[in-house]
Amino acid sequence: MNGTSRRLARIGLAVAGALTMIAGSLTVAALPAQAATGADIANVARAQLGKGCGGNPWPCHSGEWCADFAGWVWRQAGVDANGITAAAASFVSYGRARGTITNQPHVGDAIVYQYDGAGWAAHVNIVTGVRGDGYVQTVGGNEGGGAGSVRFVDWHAPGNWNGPIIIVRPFGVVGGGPPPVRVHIEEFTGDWDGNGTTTVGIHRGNTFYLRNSNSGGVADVTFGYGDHGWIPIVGDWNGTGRTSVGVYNPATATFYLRSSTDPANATTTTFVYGDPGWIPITGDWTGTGRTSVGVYNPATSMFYERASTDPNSTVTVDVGFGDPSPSWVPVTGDWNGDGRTTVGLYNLGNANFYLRDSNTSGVADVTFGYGNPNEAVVPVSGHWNGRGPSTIGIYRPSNAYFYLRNSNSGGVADSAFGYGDPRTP
Ligand SMILES: [Ca+2]
Ligand SMILES: [Ca+2]
Repeated sequence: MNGTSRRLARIGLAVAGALTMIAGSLTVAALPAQAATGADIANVARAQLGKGCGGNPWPCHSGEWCADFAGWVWRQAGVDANGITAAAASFVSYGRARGTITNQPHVGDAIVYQYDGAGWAAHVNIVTGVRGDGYVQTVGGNEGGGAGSVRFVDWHAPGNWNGPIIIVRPFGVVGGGPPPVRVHIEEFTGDWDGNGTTTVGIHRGNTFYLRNSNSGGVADVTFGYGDHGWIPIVGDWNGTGRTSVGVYNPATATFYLRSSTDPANATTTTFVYGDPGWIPITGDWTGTGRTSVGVYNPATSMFYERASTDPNSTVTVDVGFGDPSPSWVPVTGDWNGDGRTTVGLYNLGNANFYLRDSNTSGVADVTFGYGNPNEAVVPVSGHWNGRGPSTIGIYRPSNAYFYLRNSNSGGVADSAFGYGDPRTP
């Protein structure tokens, strides 16, 4: 995907939604209320057994309609089959683009036969049964010779009928595609000593471990705060020039802001904001010199920024940005160096950062790839070399490494070091 299409991700989402509604009203009698299952797909396919090419609801290219039928079955069952065409090989392209090619057949999968590696395949049909030994039942269009019909083939090895095969799973189907990547946030960065340089920290269990340099080693400051499963947050809540911490209990949507990182001397400000399951964000949204908080709703991709950390404050700014997905993780920063923190997102699925320079709804001003697609990492931001625009980094829980970058662009890490112990993402 090029930069322009990434920038249009949100617009594309809205248009796709509108098209889906139109298609539903014209051709689909009853879209399933919930996500399709493999059984839904098999049932749609079986209901067409014995029918020929013409006079049926699927498109029909006479003599070459197996892909017309298989694509129609997926769509009729509620699968987003965008990219599937009248060509059997289009299922291979679809599977490659969405990461759904598999070696193990499942009910609802498509089997592509005799793919030539260059955009042509002989046939495609739908798996309607899978036995423990791997044999499958299939229903396909344009089978049986002559003009062809929708036919059922009883148990057969998927690979010994018409030669080599490629199995493609429908994306987004219950039990039918890879689950979205998720990560639990336990790492963060801040200027704990107020020298202008942002450094790292981690929260494990109920304990904060802060380090004053971006290098491996032991914690410079350690104290207990929060609880297991609570999300650590950071900010200069009172304008001292030093970053302090807080925690967000996602079960109760409650913020706990700690006045300082002094292990022996701190007070707490508490308030409820957001809804259970939302993700806390922090930033100096208006350039006051104090950090406030906000929340991100991953179900709607909406940011809600709170004007202040006064528990009685009710002023907020709402920002729609990005796509609703559990794989998109919010990350905020002063990307243009004007003293105001704005929104950003990291998509774990494609390893792209999407940064926006204003707290208004819209598309990304800066988009770039950093890290590996489909890997559970925690995005961070900070001033690794002192004042100036915030730049990004990621923490990889599997090896407990921070990878910090000195510019908001793709490339190799400018600084990489281990801190803490590896954990389950
Ligand atoms: Ca510092
Ligand atoms: Ca800014």
